[in-house]
Amino acid sequence: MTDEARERVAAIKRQAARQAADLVQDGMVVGLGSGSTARLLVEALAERVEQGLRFLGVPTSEETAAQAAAAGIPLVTLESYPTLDLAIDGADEVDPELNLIKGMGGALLREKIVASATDRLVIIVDDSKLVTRLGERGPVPVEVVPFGWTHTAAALQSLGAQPVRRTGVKDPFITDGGHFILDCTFNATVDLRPMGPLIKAITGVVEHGLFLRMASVAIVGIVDGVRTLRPAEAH
Ligand code: A5P
Repeated sequence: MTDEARERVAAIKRQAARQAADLVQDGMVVGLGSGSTARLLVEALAERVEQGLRFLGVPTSEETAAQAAAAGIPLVTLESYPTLDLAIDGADEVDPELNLIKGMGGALLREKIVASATDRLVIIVDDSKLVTRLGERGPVPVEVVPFGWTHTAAALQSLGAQPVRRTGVKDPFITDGGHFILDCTFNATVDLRPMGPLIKAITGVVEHGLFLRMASVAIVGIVDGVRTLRPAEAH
């Protein structure tokens, strides 16, 4: 991607992030997602905090925690605040029912725990993330314990996945929870929606990146603004 194209996508994501930031009101406790779009959200919230907004954030990764703390956003934990008013996060894929694939940034476990602590999960994406079928754009990230991970990978293979252990700046990539990520590609004909419980049932799997029926709304950045989608209206 050229610098110009990258800036165009960032501008589109920023529109969605700003719209979502406007949902936060004084006194709320808000889950703060991870990834490049969530980063723009934290920037937008930091601007609102400078203008006087008072809210508490629950970060979904060490990276978001560091960014939010540096921006003056007070952070709390789910231990102290088990129910959130709202959580706002990015996604890698969004289907017409607002089922999601998440985890390309590696924060899916904390993201799913935080998403489970609210009945108002707001997703912020650019329109390239909209798909008709989950798995269209990429693999399903699966977080696994390092011990015996090849055994866990073999069990995922028996479900039809082709698991690849994620690498990164450090090889292997290690999540905030100290786990590996196996990026699992499935055959294009496989309906991924019933796969969640099967993946979760494998010993060694900690969590997977299928977020099914969890999102209540998606704010989708487009070239000249945003579209707000609710389940079954995504296309
Ligand atoms: C982080 O683990 C992910 O779930 C992100 O929310 C997702 O990958 C979207 O990231 P971008 O906003 O960077 O595309």
